[in-house]
Amino acid sequence: MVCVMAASSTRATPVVGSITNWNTGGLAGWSNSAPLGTAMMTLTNLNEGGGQANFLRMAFPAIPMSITNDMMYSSLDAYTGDLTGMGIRFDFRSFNYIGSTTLRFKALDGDIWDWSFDSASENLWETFDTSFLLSEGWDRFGDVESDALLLADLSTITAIGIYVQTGLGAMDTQFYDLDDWEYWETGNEIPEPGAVCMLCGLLLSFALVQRKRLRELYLQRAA
Ligand SMILES: [Ca+2]
Ligand SMILES: [Ca+2]
Repeated sequence: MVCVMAASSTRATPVVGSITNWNTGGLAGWSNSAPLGTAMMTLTNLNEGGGQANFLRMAFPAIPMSITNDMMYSSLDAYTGDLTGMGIRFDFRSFNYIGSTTLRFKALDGDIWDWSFDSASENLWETFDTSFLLSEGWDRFGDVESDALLLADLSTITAIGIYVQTGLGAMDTQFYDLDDWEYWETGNEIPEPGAVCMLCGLLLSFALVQRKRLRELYLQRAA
């Protein structure tokens, strides 16, 4: 199992709307292994050309006789915004082997929360997206869950990232790729002007039709 989390010596508050895209090289403060995985993989910034440009790659050595796991992650200070409306979006690719993959975070009290996601196939970039609500499928590692427990732990996130576990018999080096890591928040959306105009137009036409009908009804009765 490999977990990629972003870890850094300087912890940061997640900035809603900012995207970590690794396009300028380097690991952007991300690390692997501690505090959640076993130091199995190597993290690199890779550019293979094409639309995805640079991304974060974790490579697991071929270990045919045992399950391997690790995590790429970043460390975060508590997020002080409205966590009930917050989520994470990221691009992920299981390059040559599909392991068990979860979005994982660890809280100050040691609790670990997982949101499982699956690559549809090898060598396919996919966008995954979830909010921090229990109904999205968050699983508290080996313990009971509730939205209250989840929200409490969200306020003390110490590490957050991607955890990967590979299966038995992986004879080749296994690669997992991450890009465009973004925190988002609901409730801040401003309707696009076009959408607003369309809505106003619909309401206006509806009102005009109703007015015409009322007038016709009035004239019928008056006749
Ligand atoms: Ca990128
Ligand atoms: Ca807790």
